[in-house]
Amino acid sequence: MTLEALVTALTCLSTPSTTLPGNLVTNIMVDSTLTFRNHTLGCPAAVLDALMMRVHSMTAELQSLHADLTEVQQLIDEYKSQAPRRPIETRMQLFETGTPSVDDTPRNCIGQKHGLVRIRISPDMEPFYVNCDQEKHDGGWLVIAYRFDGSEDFYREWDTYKTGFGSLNSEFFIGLDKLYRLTHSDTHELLIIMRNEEGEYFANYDQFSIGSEAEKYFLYVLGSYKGNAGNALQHHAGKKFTTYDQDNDDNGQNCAPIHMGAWWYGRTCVKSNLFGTFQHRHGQQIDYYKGILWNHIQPGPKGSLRYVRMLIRPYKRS
Ligand SMILES: [Ca+2]
Repeated sequence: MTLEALVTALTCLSTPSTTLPGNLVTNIMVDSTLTFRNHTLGCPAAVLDALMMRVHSMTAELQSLHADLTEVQQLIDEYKSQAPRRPIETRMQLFETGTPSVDDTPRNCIGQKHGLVRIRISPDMEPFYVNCDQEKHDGGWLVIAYRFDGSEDFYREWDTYKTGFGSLNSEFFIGLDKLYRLTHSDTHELLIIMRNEEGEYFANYDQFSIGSEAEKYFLYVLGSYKGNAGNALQHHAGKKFTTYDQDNDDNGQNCAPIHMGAWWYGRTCVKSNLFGTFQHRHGQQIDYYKGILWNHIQPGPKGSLRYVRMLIRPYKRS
């Protein structure tokens, strides 16, 4: 409908009834299809029909806008409900300005700064933040787990271990999904640094990778050991990951609640239990192999390590 026709129609309809030959209200009829009919007044029927078409058109537009707004509101509600549970790096990305190009995003921690670094494993994957360590054992390490003050509860369910938990600036676990993708993007080595009351120890394996979720993230490869902590992880090679709500170990019971942790438990459960209970959470000496354990240096049944840092980096053959 043209503007001129619309003005004509509005002028016609706004003319006081006393000036019209008859009553406008009674002489403009509305039929079942809401189409005006003009019989005797000065408002041409074609103009009124066009006006009604315009009204129908605007009504349809408003209904469409309303549907759009409803959809937007649903998205906002969904975001609000999910925001607190979003992974660490997703929340951090919200405060990022600009998007680094694919080529500028490193694939790992080698050659990067010490601390938080945004990496992208491959061009078809979303980037995410990791904690890089350039100080331990010649640097280039990506921290996959860190425990030092007991602030984070590691007795968690399967889905939480799958996605990861904690803060990259404090205690955390990177998550089994990311660990799977990282260790399958390249050959990686594993470094574990541990402390108890007596001192600091390390265990280094020159190859390390885990399976996919369909494979229950089993400890797929564990290469040659070197270090001063003892080869306790060897007992767990080839074992599936188990949590208190998903028993994938070969033990007749579920090792996770027995040892208050989650791990690649074996038939006899533990030679190491690095995701066990942090000492101070019990307020007294932990007993019954529920602490953070590593055979040789903290074998249990009492006690717990007080520091664990697990790191990976692409393996460089010398
Ligand atoms: Ca079992």
